[in-house]
Amino acid sequence: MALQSLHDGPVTMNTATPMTRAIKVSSWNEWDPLRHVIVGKADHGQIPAPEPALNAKVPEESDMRGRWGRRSKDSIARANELLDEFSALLRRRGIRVDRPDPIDHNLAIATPDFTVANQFTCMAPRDVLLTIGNEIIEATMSYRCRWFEYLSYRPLLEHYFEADRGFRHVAAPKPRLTDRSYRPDYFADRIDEPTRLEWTARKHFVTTEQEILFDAADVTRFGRDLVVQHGFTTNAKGIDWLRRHFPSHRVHAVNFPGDPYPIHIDCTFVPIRPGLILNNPLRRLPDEQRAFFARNDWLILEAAPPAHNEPPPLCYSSVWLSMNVLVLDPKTVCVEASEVRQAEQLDRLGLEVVPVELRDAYPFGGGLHCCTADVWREGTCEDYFPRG
Ligand code: ABU
Repeated sequence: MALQSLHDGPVTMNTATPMTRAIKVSSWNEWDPLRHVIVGKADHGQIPAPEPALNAKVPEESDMRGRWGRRSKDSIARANELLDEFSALLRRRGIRVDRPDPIDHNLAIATPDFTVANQFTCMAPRDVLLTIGNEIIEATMSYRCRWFEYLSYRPLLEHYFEADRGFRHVAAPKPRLTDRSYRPDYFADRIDEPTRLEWTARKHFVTTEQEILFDAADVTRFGRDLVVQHGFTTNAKGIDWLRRHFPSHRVHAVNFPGDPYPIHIDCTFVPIRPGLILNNPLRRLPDEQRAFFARNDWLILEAAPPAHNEPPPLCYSSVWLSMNVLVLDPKTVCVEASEVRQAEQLDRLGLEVVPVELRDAYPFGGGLHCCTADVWREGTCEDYFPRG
């Protein structure tokens, strides 16, 4: 039996969750006007204990190597202050914001197949929840420490199920995450960068094809087209599951040689509005995968360089959280306040840039896109790639 279930008390609805207003779950892309969103929380934030997929992602030079356990009270309070302020900013713009009910991520968990000494956080709902049309899918996840993360969002999803008769609540098949789901050569203490780059270029990722695996943040939504990163957190079987689950969509598997730690597409390939995508210049979409966008007149621009040379302390994400922006509508985008180069680039492209301070919350799971999950964006499912 999983230890987590022994500790689960009765679920209470977050007081920030409005219970009475009508709910509509619907979102088809990353840019239509945002009306309702979930913003994560940093409560009980952890540095996860070592485990295969996580070891593969934590950079060799990171201050997180060899450390795990509870994050400091001060850092949790500061991250929550920033997440609360971001929520208030969105609300002032007329966007409805819901917040999760954090489980105790400090608890060890055990399933019949694995144990881990602690968990993660619920700062990054984008990693777990994939909204496509009127459906929210709880992703399988690929880190053991994130196996139970969906529980923090269950009260919200249960509420949406009650309030919106059109809402489809789906849980993708829970993976077993035995050692067979990970490649043993990635278990090494240190792997040099040339080796990592050679491995990722030939799609030799830490996750195997033992079972269906995907994180929701590996999917970026373009109406009828879903672009999915094949990497550490999503395998080919995960992409196949999405393809079978959405038979009316075109599901495109992409990969980005040049990324030694390929997890989550939202620091790599970021659509801003119809016809415009930012691509991380160090993680260039290969030419053969660009052709599809070019023949449909989509411009792929190199993202501006990050303002920082290093991520903040105890952060497992890269400096490219600079391009982890949240688009509020095709003319308005939230950019982390210190990421001045990214802000300038988007300003030059004609967008209203809304600066949002979040850097001190990055260590808890990521940036402005990571810490949100769409519930409702206006608009319908459109074909933005009529030339196939
Ligand atoms: N969750 C996004 C992390 C991607 C990156 O570290 O670049």
